Amino acid sequence: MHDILRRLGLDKHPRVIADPTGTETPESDGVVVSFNPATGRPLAAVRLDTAEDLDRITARAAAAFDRWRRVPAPKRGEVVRCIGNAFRDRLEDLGSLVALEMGKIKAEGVGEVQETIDIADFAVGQSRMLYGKTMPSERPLHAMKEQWLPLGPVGVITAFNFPNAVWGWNAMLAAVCGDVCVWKPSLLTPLITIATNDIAERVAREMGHEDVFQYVIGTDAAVGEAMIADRRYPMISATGSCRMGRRVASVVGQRLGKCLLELGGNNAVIIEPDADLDLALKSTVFGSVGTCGQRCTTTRRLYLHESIADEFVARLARAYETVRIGDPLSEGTLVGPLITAQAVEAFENAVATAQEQGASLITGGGRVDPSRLPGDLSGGHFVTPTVLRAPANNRLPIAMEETFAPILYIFTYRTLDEAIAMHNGVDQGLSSAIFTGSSRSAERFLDPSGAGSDCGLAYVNLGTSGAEIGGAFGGEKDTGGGRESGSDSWKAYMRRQTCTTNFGETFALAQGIRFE
Ligand code: UN1
Repeated sequence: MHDILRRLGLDKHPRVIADPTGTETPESDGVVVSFNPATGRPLAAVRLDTAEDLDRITARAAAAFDRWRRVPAPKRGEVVRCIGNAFRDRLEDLGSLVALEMGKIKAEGVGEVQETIDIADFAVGQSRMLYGKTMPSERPLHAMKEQWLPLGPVGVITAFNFPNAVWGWNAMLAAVCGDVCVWKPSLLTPLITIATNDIAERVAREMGHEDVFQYVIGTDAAVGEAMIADRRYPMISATGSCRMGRRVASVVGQRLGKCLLELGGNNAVIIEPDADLDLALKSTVFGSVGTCGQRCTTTRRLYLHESIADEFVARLARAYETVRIGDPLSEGTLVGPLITAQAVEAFENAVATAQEQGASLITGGGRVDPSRLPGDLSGGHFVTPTVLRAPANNRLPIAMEETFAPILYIFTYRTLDEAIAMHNGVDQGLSSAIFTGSSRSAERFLDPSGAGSDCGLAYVNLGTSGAEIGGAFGGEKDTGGGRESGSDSWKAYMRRQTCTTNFGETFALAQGIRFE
């Protein structure tokens, strides 16, 4: 078993089967095999939960919620503070595990766990600031206020690409709000789930609070569907594809539950002729090749002003060719593998389709032969980061879709209005960016009328990925409309109650209605 797994105690974990006898099917006989995407070889297997297991877990969550909500919020914050510190102690190991099981480079794996630590710190402060408002009553001797109350067990569904932090954003805030979490992770990253959740659960348990953090590892058919249909979860927070989000929204909507959806992105950068092109280049390369193009915030489309387009494309191609691809755990690697062989196929299909639709291949476009990479990465899912230039009429239907791979489509424009229209002309609305030296162009992009970027995240002179936790994170249109992480996203994990008290002795109706 890999050292990193051992360091995190996964070799002795009752759910983990240390040496899976190499079946290539990801789910069979009640287990899921976790593969290292850099080698294609199994890391370990994990016993799957069934619908009955989920039912038992949900019952425990409901009981835990009834206890946890009575713990004063700042005391809940104290538990979250200790959890954040426990993650601090395991930052290096957990970050390495993210790199090992998910395939992002170690610096990004560690950065991801840092996001969980940051949101834990944020949540500690928030635990003393679950503010409601008071408002003047229109009636004499009446008082009005609103208060925020715990909501219940929250079902947290996460994707493979941020296998630690997205849970962190949800779980740390939900916990200070008085909710308990049941986490249903991607079956591609069960080991990170177990390691992460165990750290939080152990800290909370040792402080006297059992079952605040639980997980269920199972298929969508067996446990995902049952979870979203279960009324014991007043809220489902789901991160993943638009297809998955539609299913969650329809099932949860049917029972009039709440959803927090963070779905696909198709993020673009506009580069104006007056931009600092060195800055734009570095940001665009990180945004498009970072995490091997597997962030929901990855830069997928680039709109270049016609006067700088050719020069910028040439510089971009040179930069792409120097990006070191390889083992995510090796120093100096900038791009690791895609998550699975299917992801490589989706990448190849998108590249082929783009070319059929008239795009020209600027750089990349294929698999990397792992035998040419240092180390034994023979079964790894490596591809070359790819730039494709749309035909002169800018018509490229494939660019309207999110392919979870490092593919950047380039378009050219004449006026900023035209660029913004093309920028907004996709179904998704997560992240967006403009590079410009002019405050007029920047403000046009951020137009408070809403006529600028239509995304939930809009950046000026920085790339589309790499959000800080302090802001609300999420997007519009098919991205689902949810907001996680900072600002007032905590409100999604609570229910609002408007409270009115008559402290006088007279019967008074609002709107001046007399009823005597
Ligand atoms: C995701 O890809 O689901 O802004 C989240 C970013 C990260 C979060 C990405 N902080 O790129």
